[in-house]
Amino acid sequence: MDQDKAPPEQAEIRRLANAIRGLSMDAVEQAKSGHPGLPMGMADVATVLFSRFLKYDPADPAWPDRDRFVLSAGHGSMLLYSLLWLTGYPGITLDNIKRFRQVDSPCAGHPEHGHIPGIETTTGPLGQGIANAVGMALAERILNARFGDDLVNHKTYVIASDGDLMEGISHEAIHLAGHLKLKNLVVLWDNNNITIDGALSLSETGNMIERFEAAGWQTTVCDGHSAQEVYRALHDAQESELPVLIACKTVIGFGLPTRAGTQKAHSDAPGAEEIVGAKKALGLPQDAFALEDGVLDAWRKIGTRGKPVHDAWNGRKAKSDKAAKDLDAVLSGAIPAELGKALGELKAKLAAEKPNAGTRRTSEKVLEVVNGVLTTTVGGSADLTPSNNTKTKNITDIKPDHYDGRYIHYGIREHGMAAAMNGMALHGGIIPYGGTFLVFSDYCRPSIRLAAIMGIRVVFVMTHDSIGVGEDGPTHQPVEHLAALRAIPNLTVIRPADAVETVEAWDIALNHTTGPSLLVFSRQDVPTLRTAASVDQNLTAKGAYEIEAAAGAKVTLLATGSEVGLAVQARDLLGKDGIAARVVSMPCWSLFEQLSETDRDAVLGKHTVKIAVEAGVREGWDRYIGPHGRFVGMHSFGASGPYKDVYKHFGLTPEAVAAAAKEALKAKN
Ligand SMILES: Cc1ncc(C[n+]2csc(CCOP(=O)(O)OP(=O)(O)O)c2C)c(N)n1
Repeated sequence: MDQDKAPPEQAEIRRLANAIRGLSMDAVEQAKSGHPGLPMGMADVATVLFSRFLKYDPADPAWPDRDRFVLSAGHGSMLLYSLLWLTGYPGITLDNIKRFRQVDSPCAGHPEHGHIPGIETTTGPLGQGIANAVGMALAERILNARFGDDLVNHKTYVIASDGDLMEGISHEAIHLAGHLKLKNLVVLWDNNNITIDGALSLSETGNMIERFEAAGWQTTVCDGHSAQEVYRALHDAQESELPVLIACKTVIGFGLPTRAGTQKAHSDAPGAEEIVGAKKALGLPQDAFALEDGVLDAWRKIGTRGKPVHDAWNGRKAKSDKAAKDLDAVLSGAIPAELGKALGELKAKLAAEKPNAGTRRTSEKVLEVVNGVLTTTVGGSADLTPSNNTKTKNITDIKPDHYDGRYIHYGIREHGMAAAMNGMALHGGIIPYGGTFLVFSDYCRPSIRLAAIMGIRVVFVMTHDSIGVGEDGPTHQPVEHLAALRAIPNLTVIRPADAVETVEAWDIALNHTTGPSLLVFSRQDVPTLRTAASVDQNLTAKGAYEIEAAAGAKVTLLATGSEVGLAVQARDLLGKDGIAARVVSMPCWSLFEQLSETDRDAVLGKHTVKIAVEAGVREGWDRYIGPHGRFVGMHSFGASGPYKDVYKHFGLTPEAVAAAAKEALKAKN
C-alpha cells in the first residue's frame, strides 16, 4: 500500500482507536463474556495498521492481492469485529456486535473463518494464527515467483500476544519464516507483560527480541500507544529483506480506570462502573455502543483507501491476459478433468502390474502424475521426505529467496508444517500436502482439527501406519491414532489397502474442497488386491465395499489398509474349512457413513457374522461388528521387532482371524 507520507496525528489515531475500545467494552459487557484487554490495548496499533498500511478493500474482501491480517490472539476477537464493521466489510452489522458471542451472531467468541469476510483464519488456540500466517506469507512468495509483482505482491500482518509466542508452535513457525526469509511477514507483538495468571514474569524470563533475531528476523520496538512510533515501525517494515517483529509496548485494557495494566483486564465483563470511568477518560459517549460524532464516517472513509490500489491492480491484470487467466485458474483451485483421466490410466496400469509395494511408494507414483498435471500442489515433509515419499522428480525445492519450487523441507516441525499448510490453503492458489509418520499426527493434531473446523482443502500424508513399522518399536507404531483421527468431525481419513485404493484416495483428497483429508499409507509391502475389472469406478469413494465376494457367506471380514490382504488370506483358510466368508475393504469410515442405511447394510452383510481386522485399537469398530462380532487388532502399544514377527506377536495373523470367525459363528449358533 502506498502509505501516506507523513505519520498520523496522535489525536486522530486515538479518536479512531477509542471507537474500537468502546465497542469492545460494550460487547463484552453485554455478553458478560469475552476479552476486552487485548482490543483495548492494541487498538492504537491496529488503527495505524488499518488506516495507513494494510492493503484491503471491504468492497471486495476476497481480492487476491490484499494483505492478510491475522489476529493470532483470537481471544481479542472484538478487535477484529470492530475493525471489520468500522471499515465497512459486508457480513457484519452493529447488531451482530451487540449479539457478540451469541449463537445467532457471526461475531463468535473467537474469530471463525467463514463467518465474516475478512476473517482470514480461525484463531483461538494460541500460536496457531502466527503459524498459519507463515503459510500465507509463503504462499504469497510462491505465487509472486510465478506471477510477478504486478499481480501478486502483498504482506501478511499478525497480531500476536505473549501467549502466542510462548506456545511451542511459535518456535517452529518463527524459525521456518526466518529460514525462508519471508520478508512479507510482519508480526505485531502485543507486549503487555500480562497473561491470565498475572504478570508475565511468573512464567517467562526469555528475551523475545533476541529470540526472533536468532531466528533471522528483523526486529524493532515501539510504544504501542504512540501513533508516530507505530507508524515508524510499520514504515520501516515495508522494505525489510527479512520477516519483521515489531514489539509493541502496550497497556492491557488501556483506558479502564482500575483494571488497565492488570490481568483483570484480560477477560470478563469490566462492569458498569469501570465502563463509565473508561468512557469518561477516553472521551466516549456513555451510551452503550455509541460512537463519537463523525468517527464512523472517518472509519468508513478509511475503508475506501484500498479502492484505487485495487483498481490499479485490476488494470494491470486486465493488461496481462494470459497471466491473468492463469492466475484465475490457479486461485479457483479447480482440478482439471485431465487429472481424473491420468489417474484412471495409472489405476488401470497398477491393477495390471499388481505391484507388491508399500502404499507410500504407490503414493509417490500417484504424486508424480498429480504434480505433472496440476501446478497448484505444493508438497513437503517434516524431514521424512525419503520415508513419506512426498517428493516427486518433477518438482523442485523452495529455498530462501527462491520460491519458484513446489517442495518444502519443513524441517522437524510437524506442528509448524501442519499450520503452515492450513495457511497456504487459506491464502488460496495452492493445494498443500505434507508428510510425517502417522504416529506423529499427534504433533499436527491441533492444526488438523482447525483445518477440519474451517473446512479447507489440506492433504495430510501419514505414512508408517501401524505396527507394520516394525523395528522402530512402540514409540513409532501408531495404535490409537486412526481412532483418534476418525473422531475429528469433517476430517476424511483414508487408509488404502493397495495400489489401486491409493490412487483413489488421492483422487478423493484432491477433489474434496470442503475439508482436510488425511491419507494413511503403509511402510511395508502390500499386495495389489483390486483387479482390472473394478478400476473403472472409485470404490474407495464409497468408504467401504466388498472386495472379495463369497456365495452364501456366513462371515464378513472387515478390514482396512494392510489388514485387507490379511483378511483375504483368512478368507481362504475359512474357505478350506467350508466356511464361506466375504471380505470388505473399509478405507474411509466417514465416506461410508454417508451411504444410505440400506447400502451400508448390504456392504456390511446384514446376516453375517462380522470380524474386524485392523492393526489399531478397537474404538469405533463395535458399531460395525455388532454384538456377535469379533475384533482382531491391538489392545496395547506395539513392540520392537521385524514387522512380520510383531504382527504374529500380537495375534494379527490369518489363522487368528479365521479362528475368531469360527468362534463367533459357534457362539452365535
Ligand atoms: C493453546 C491455548 N492454550 C490456552 C488458551 C487459553 N488462553 C487464552 S488467552 C491466554 C493467555 C493470555 O495471555 P496473553 O496471550 O498475553 O494475552 P493477553 O492477556 O495479553 O490478552 C490463555 C492461556 C488458549 N486460548 N490457547
